[in-house]
Formats: sequence, C-alpha cells, structure tokens
Amino acid sequence: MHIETNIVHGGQHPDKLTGALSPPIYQTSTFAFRDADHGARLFKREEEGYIYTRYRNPTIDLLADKIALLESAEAGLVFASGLAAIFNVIVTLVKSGEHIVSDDTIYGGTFGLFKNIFPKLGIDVTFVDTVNRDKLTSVIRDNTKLVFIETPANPTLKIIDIAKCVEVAHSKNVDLCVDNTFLTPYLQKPIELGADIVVHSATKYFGGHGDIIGGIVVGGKIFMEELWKNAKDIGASNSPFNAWLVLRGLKTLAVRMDRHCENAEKIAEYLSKHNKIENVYYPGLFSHPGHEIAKKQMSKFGGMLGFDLKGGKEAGKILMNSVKLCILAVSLGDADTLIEHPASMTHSTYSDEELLQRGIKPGFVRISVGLENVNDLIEDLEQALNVI
Ligand code: LCS
Repeated sequence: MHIETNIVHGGQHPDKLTGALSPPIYQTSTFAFRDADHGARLFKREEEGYIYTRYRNPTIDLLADKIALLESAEAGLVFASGLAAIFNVIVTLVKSGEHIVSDDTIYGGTFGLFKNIFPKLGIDVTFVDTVNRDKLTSVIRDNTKLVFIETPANPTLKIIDIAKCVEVAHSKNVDLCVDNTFLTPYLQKPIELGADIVVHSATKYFGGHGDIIGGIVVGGKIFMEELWKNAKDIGASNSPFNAWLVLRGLKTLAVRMDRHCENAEKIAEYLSKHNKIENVYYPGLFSHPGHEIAKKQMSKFGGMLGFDLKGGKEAGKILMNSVKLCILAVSLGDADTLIEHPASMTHSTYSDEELLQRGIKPGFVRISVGLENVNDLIEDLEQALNVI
C-alpha cells in the first residue's frame, strides 16, 4: 500500500465486538485477571495480556504499532512526551561511564537533557556538527553507544545526510537515532536509510492539532523489548485518551503535511525576496546548503522555516508583537501558524556563545507554517514587517 493509505487504514480494523470504526478508548488504569494464576502468568510473561496501563494498553498499542508500520520499523512504544521518549532510549542503551555523540543543533529541551541531566547520571555527551563526516568520526570513542541527530534540525533547518551518518556510526559499531519530528514518515523514513532508532514528539505533526503532549520510539524488536522493560519501570507512560487523539489526528497526516509544505515553500520564497530579511532557512530553497541532500532523503521540504531580520533582535521583537494571524507561541506542527524566537524561547537552554556557534543569530525567528490560506499568512507577515 502507498503511505497515504497506510496512514488511514494501517493497523486499524473496525472493533470486533461492535463494529465501531473509531478505535475504543480503553480508559482504564488496570485490567482484571481471570484468577490469581492468570495474573502471575502475565507478570512472568508466560502469557500475553494486559496488566496495567503503565505496562501496556490496547489504545496506546494501536498507536505504537501504527507508527512502527509507517516508519518501516519492527516495533514502537509510546511515551508521555518526546523528551520522555528520548530519555528512555538513551538510558536503555547507555550506562554510567559511557558516551553518546549528539549533533550540536537540536531542540533546546533535548539539549538541556543532554547538557544538564545526563552528566549527573555519568553519561558523557559530545556535541558536534555531524554534517562534517571527519569531525563525527573523530569524536566517536570506544565507549560511545549512540549517535543522535535531528534532521531537519530545530531551529536552523540544518540538513544532515542520514545515510552518511549511518555509515560512520555503524563502521564503529554504534547505533544511530534520528529525531524525525519535523518531517514524520510521510516525508522521511530514517529506518529505510539504515538508522537504528527513530524518535518523535507526537505533540507536533502526528497529533497535528496542538492538544496533546506525547512521544514515540520505533526500532528493532530486540532493542524495543529492552526499552519496554525500562519504560514500565521509569513510568513516563501516556494516557489512552491522548493516544486516541493522536490516532485521530494521524488520519489526516498526509493532506496536512502536503498543505504545510506548500504553504511553507510559498512563505520561504516570499521572505527570501523581502528587503528587511537577511537570510531565509528553508531546505526547499536552492540557496539552502542542505538542499541537495534534502531532495535525496525527503519527499518534500516540510512546514518549518526560519529567518534572520536585518534589524536583529529588536526587529524580531517588533515583528512578533505585530503579527495578528500568526500566533506567538512555541511548539510546532499545529493547524495554526506559530511564530517564536528560539534564542529566548525554545533554545534558551543554549548560552549566547552556544547559539552563535550553531548559527542561531539574535534576530533569528522561527515559523511553524500552519494550514491557513497562504495569502492571508503572507499578508499578515507583510503588515508586521511594515511596522519595523
Ligand atoms: N524533538 C523535537 C525535534 C522537538 O522539536 C521537540 C519539542 C521534542 C523533541 C520534545 O518533544 P515534547 O517533549 O515537547 O513532546 N519541540 C518544541 C518546540 O520546538 N517548541 O516547543 C516544543
């Protein structure tokens, strides 16, 4: 089946008992055992079945299996948030005294986790620009367990060649984990390019309506079994209702992503011609340094873009305070267009120096392009740019 069809039907069937087309929400904490021996067998995993929603839940399983199918992975697991997903992946693969390599440009929350939390657990993290193959190779050590990348990266839209990272990581016996939040499997499939693990913030395009927080991990069966064992003890599980909202949002993923991409391409072109704007960062533009790699590994260029205003931080503030239709808010992948200032908001975990090293200038503004009529969005940006 084509991915659009799998997005609608994949892994889902009318309910066996009632015929309900929309999946039942198993809004329960616990599941009754037939007798004491049955309960004991479930805990020993001698028999398949549900015990307690922190362990597994049928509505949540449906979502996990569906994303695994869409990502061409063997199995999936749902978490309370994207960050919970990333935390669980890393503590499953890496122990105290070991090391991971992360690309230097990642979501600010993930950067905070890597910079502030993992060192307390004895997990060493090296940040490097993984676009540079030699640099990546040189920082992998004997005790390195994982290379972690986001592509396109939040917030600069830097493009990393996934297949090349796979080659380097695997040549050193290290796994590669890709955060595919910005694109979803509709636009990019890291597992098919050789990545071992894919993580998502389901809060974004999967949910698509800005009404839940969630995370998902997909990967090979053996790793996912280990991940599940840790996850049930760590306890960052999600709720059946949230999983259901993501399942509902997913039905329209392909049409939403098409519109996000189409609108973003037009806004990127509009901004790139504006005399108050210095640079536009959008992988679909020929001027983007990652354009050729983006064409190779992505089917479209996504709904996220960034730009530097000639007037720097002050101009950015005026712009964000002057938009009327775009919403001044963090998060991304919603139906509504969201505009924000990474240096003082999503990426405020980076120091000023760290921001500049990544090319995140003080006047850099990020837009998550929504599903509105693009002409209304351009008109809104135009009137706000006129205020500067
Ligand atoms: N990965 C990426 C690429 C993200 O952009 C985010 C959140 C996460 C992981 C974490 O997911 P969460 O725990 O929030 O579900 N990114 C956000 C952003 O750019 N603005 O607000 C949140």
